[in-house]
Amino acid sequence: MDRTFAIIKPDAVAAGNSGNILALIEKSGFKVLAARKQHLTRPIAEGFYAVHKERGFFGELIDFMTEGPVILLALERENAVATWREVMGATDPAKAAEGTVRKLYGANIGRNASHGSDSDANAAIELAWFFRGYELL
Ligand code: FUP
Repeated sequence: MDRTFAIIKPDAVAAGNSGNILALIEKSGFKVLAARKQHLTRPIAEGFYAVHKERGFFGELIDFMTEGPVILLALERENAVATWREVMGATDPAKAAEGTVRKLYGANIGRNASHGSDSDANAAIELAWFFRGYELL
């Protein structure tokens, strides 16, 4: 079994779409190992997205990710990283396939409803940023 890390972003939580997204996650065969609603502070969001800190969109990304609560998720299934990225769809909702989270609930490339780790190594780093080992038993 593999794990990935997911976020239901502030836009989707505020719009009342977290239940639908969780349903899609479970329908896609994931077990939710841990879930927590949290309003991210700037230092927590900046640390999480540190790889993007030189990018032009960094400030906007941090403003968005801290504008309201998110839902942090530890997900488990076979091939978890690739499967969750497939269920989320392309980063830009306009390019995302029908039925994907970002197509259904994202507005644009910045406000795109969900996050998913892009590799097993990053999944482990991101899970450790938000969850303690005993929360993922
Ligand atoms: P993804 O792995 O699909 O989440 O995409 P990236 O790691 O490339 O980007 C991370 C986040 O940065 C996106 F979810 C939204 C934001 N972003 C922008 O706001 N503008 C861009 O041009 C690219 C990414």
